[in-house]
Amino acid sequence: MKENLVMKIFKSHLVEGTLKPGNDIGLRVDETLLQDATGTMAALQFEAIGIPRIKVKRAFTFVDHNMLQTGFQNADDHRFLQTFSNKYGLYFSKPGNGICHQVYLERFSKPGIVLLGADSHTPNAGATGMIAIGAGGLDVAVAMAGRPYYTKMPAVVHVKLTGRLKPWVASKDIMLELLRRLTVKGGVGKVFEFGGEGVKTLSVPERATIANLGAELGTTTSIFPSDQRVLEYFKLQKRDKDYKPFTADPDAEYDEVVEIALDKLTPLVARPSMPDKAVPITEEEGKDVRQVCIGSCNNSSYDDLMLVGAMLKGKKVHPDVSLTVTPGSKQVFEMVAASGALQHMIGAGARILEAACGPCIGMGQAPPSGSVSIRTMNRNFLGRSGTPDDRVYLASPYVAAACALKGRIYDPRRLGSKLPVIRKAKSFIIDDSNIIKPSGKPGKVVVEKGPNIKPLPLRGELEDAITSVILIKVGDNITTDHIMPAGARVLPYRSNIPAISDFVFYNIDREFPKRAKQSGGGIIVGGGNYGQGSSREHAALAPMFLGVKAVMAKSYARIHRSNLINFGIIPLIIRDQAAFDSIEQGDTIVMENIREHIKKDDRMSVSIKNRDKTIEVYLDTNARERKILLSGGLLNMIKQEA
Ligand code: MIC
Ligand code: SF4
Repeated sequence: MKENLVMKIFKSHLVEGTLKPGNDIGLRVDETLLQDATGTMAALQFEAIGIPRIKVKRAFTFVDHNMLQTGFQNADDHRFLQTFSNKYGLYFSKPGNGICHQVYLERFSKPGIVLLGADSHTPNAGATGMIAIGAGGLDVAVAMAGRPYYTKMPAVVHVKLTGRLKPWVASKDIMLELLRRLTVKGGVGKVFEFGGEGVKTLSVPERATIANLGAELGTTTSIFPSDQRVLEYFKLQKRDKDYKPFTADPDAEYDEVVEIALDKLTPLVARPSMPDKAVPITEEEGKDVRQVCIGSCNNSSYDDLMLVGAMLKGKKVHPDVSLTVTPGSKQVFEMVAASGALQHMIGAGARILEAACGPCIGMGQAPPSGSVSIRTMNRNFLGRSGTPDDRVYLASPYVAAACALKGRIYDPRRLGSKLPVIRKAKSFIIDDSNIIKPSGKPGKVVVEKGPNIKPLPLRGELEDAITSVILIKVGDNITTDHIMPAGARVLPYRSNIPAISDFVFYNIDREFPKRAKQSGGGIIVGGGNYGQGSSREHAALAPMFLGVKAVMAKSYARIHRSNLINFGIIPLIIRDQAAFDSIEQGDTIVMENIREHIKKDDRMSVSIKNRDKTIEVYLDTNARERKILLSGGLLNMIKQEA
């Protein structure tokens, strides 16, 4: 059989199951990635597993999210992660070295390997022909301990690109177009493998923007072939030795095909407040813009910032606009400085931020109330910027720079046929001194934990009967940002579950934590694609801490569903719309013989006590998931097995 690229890598890493779409499989993991906001929990979980050293080929910890040090908390977390990495065998990328996905792409990515990362944009590395999957921190901790990663075999979609992008149209627009067509649920249970003649026209950074945004479609991951363009990139990084050609067989078979004619695309923007609300920019032109933020792991490469520098050269940012620029890595920062592009940005009036996630995760730069902020990022969920009534648009660097100059939403094609001139780099500045190798004498290293790092909460055994109240009922596409917000105020509590649990559903219902505590826990009811977006397991862990026993939703996003199971929260499915409509916040749900139902994975009739009626819910779990639920969570299961 003619094999696609995904099949080739999955086949060489398969340790359990068969590679049919929808089947449960276990994959050998070569490398793992942690970042500081998900990493502290993953580190505590790895410690709880109790092995002396990581068992993957290479593991990495990056500090890039929790960068504002307004108190001791974030600095303590950084020190914890550095000493943890040193002891257990992980490379540690210091604060200031850059965003995990950008640095990993530059310095470590390798065709043909499998990376598991505690961050939903881990697929960014798929730009160099590897399988890079985002997961919850506990799944990554378990992989670090040498165990396989379990997931469902995704269907492989061939995204066939033809032609070449027109001037002022960027690789970002390819994904905004896919999001427009397929929505934020469109990639669930799928891997997008990019191919076709058009792929050759795209550089590695352009491909990374695409693979990164695949997360917004809900895909398991996205991948590009490892071809001449990858070799070109590795040469610039002085890593030619890491290159190997790796492509699908000619006439490879796929489960689905999607075609995009690159020359037909025009600049798009995603309207507030969902990445799939993409429309041609012409529909939004003229609206006043108060802020422009260029950066995030989606568009902060050397090429992106050189383009912005060229567009701003000799010009001034509009008086009503605050423009921020966040380089993706120390390498990018140094290179744009050396090239002069940084000076063009500063001269134009840009505010230059450190190489980190920054505004993307609400670590500063909240826009003014109700105003339009144009961002080259991947997520525009309501309130993520830090301003509750924000109006964040997602757009390419071309669009962002044009809007910054004009003070309104402005189609960059109006800037004329003269494209910005960008000096291509002949080689990149290579300096890995901010990446600290693990200690050769781990026995001597003491892991330092500050007072904000609280012990890991564990769930007790799964009960056999639950009588619980519905604490909240929400609609479709609820993100983990809605469930557990991030931002400068909340992120410092990522290693303190009792403190962070006070912010569960903060932007939807401020009374939720209080209500949960008063009722001694309860149940959450969600719509379709519940828990999409960020991989943060705090969106499961904090509700668990508040006593949430089950979620009843129409369907789940992949990572959040696994996180719920990992922490012993039962992800029940409501298939019938009438049943969904018939339940409300405040209803009392009675579930009986739960353990028996889970063992059999069958339909469960739950009664709604106050309404004197029953509804049917479903489990749809595999044997391993049932075992985890029955053990009261994955860590409990691992301890029992040991
Ligand atoms: C995000 O982009 O939402 C984050 C912050 O990087 C998250 C991880 C986190 O919440 O720490 C993600 O994408 O998984
Ligand atoms: Fe950081 Fe934003 Fe990328 Fe998440 S999406 S890793 S917050 S830059």
